[in-house]
Amino acid sequence: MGSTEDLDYPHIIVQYSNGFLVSKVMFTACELGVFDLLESGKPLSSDAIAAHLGASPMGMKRLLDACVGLKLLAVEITQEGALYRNTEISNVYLTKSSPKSQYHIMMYYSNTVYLCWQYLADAVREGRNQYEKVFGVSSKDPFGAMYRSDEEMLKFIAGQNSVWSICGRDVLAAFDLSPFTQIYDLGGGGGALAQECVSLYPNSTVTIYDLPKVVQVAKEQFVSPKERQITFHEGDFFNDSIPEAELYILSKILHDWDDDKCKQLLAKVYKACKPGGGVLLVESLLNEDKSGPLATQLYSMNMLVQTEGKERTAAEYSKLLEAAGFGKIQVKRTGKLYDAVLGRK
Ligand code: ASE
Repeated sequence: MGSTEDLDYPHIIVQYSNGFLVSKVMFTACELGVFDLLESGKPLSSDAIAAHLGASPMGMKRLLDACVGLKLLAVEITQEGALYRNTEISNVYLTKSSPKSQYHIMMYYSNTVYLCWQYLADAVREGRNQYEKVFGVSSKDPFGAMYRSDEEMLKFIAGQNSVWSICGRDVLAAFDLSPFTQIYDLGGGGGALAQECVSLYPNSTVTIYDLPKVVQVAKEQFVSPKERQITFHEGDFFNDSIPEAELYILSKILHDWDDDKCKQLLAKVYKACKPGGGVLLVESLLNEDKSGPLATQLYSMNMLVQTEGKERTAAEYSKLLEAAGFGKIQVKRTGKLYDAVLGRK
């Protein structure tokens, strides 16, 4: 009794320890362009891939074999030697040009999020984000820090956009939003969710409300001017006014902020909202006892290192909505990464 000898060899501990090595192999193959090169379907040798991508033959061979271990590549032994090709999963999710590409969020994880997690222990000790240590910028204003350069802002916007290509439809279809035709997406960024929204609800118009420099990038690089159902509004939703509308979408906004800021923002949204209108929260919901889902627990750790916020339970979001005056609150778990909570005025 009390001995550890009965425990199975702790595969789970090894697997968890290797987790960050796994991520970094996938990120690196993305970053170097391996999956894009193999997208055409023609299998290539390691030396050919290395030559195309300007990498060392020895380093590339090891990276490719690790990707085979992860089932992100398949290998076939021929007379000319080993030939590598993409698997279905890497073709769909890891190539830059696929409609469901997660390339940009991978690059954000690999080059920004990854650096913040270096200081996770400090973040836990201090209870705040680690921008000062990591990037030498003030941690007081998380979005000032996250948008510390145009390049960083672009990486974040592109990264967030890629998530909606796989989860957007589910969160917008969780409730019948067709009665709402005049919609504001507060902090709508690059507009991928707005685009899903107008395609799912052809009678709606969606206004992307975001900081002026974000709106500028969204107009220039993400939303086509031909997209007649999407318009823009430049502003800071904490300091500037919020125009009247029937529905406000706050997608991954409240998780960036503490309860006080959430209440401030929701009160402002309630005031602006037309009677009979509503607010749709799109967030990854924790179980009521916070026992999971694991992905959401991990995202909450990420909110600690990167923002002022946290992931919350459905009851916590409902309380915030009620405090602002919203009622008839409905919660829909999608079974995917992001869920939906609807409140009505
Ligand atoms: C935010 C979302 C994210 C703020 C910072 C962020 C994401 C990464 N960094 O609103 C996307 C969600 N992923 C994780 C790991 O939280």
